Amino acid sequence: MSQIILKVEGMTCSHCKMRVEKALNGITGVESVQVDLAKGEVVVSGNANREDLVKAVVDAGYSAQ
Ligand SMILES: [Cu+2]
Repeated sequence: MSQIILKVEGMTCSHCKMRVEKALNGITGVESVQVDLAKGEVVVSGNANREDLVKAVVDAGYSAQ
């Protein structure tokens, strides 16, 4: 199991946080998702593919790198 850290832009409230968490939890290989709203940082544990995670965040309406 590994951790992937994503920088996510556009999250402003707990609703955004929930959207991003929900989007990432739906990805194959994701074990847990921790969103730090203040830092704009998301830590994903598991063995998911980084590109899949970025795509899920973008599809949810935010930008990720
Ligand atoms: Cu929001």
